[in-house]
Amino acid sequence: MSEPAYSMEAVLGGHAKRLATLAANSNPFAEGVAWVEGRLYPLHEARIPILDQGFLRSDLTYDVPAVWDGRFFRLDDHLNRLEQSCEKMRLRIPLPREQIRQTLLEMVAKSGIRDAYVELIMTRGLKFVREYESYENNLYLLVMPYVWAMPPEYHPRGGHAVVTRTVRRTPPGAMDPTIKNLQWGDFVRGWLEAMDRGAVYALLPDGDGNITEGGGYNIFVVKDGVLSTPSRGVLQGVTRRTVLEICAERGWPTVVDFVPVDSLYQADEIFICTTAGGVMPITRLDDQPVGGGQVGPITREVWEAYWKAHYDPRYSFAVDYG
Ligand code: PDG
Repeated sequence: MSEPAYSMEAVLGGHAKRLATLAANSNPFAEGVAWVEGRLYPLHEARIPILDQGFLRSDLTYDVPAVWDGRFFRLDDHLNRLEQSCEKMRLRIPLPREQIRQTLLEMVAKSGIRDAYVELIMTRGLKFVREYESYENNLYLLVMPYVWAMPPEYHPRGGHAVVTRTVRRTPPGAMDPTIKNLQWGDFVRGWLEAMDRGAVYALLPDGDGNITEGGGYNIFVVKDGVLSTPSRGVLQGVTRRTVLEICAERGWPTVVDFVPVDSLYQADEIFICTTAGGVMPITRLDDQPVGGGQVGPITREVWEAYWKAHYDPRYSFAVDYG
């Protein structure tokens, strides 16, 4: 049974309190800080060089870890994924890993932000891909207040999603989705369709009858106590992995395989998950209630366990704010 300390009310209440404290913090990095070309800037003053191929061609990869209540969550898992993405894109990270870690810790500490969204972006740099062997790639680091793909006030009742009809997920043969990338045209068009249909969240099919993911989140479907999530056509999310581990600890069966779009309409519960928002219940799909139309018991227990894990030393460590 979940402990009350990690109920939605307690977790979101703690976050709101920390935000209020941050709002009273007048240091120039309290709204965010960026590391660009070796220098720190207040987030809203940071600029990138216009010729950066990351901007011109989306020739980049990136990753997003988070800090929760002053503790970095699964930082090394995110750095591992970033390194793998860089290898696949033949991007060379210009700093040793330890220096990146130290810089991130310094940025978080200087900002004073307790719940942070942290982004590492590796771009091709100023020269086109053909010159990749002789040219230096650019690293950008950002720290800002925690970003919610679903605003916290929606978590208790859940969000409204659609399975998109006008757009499918870019197929893995075009852009490998396990390389975290910002070629978000499919997701953006999915959101436009979702808005047109009175929803917020777009769940993209693969064009072959299976669901994949959405703009910044993986998908879980719950039926008769079994949790299923797509194996293919998706980013291998760190949150998805945490959810799978939470299920394994409880002995709950999980399936990582093709997930037919049809199965979403038979689901007892659906949730989406990301580092930018955690576990986010979906209670309406294509304007019909999912299950009973309320946040289901499995989603709620995973939600609570996910935030509880942020205090587990196997997953997280405290930032020294000095
Ligand atoms: N799928 C995609 C396409 C993603 O971009 C993300 C995370 C995920 C799945 C979930 O992965 P993880 O659990 O490791 O976070 N993208 C974050 C959140 C985006 C947002 O704002 O919703 C990001 O790009 O910042």
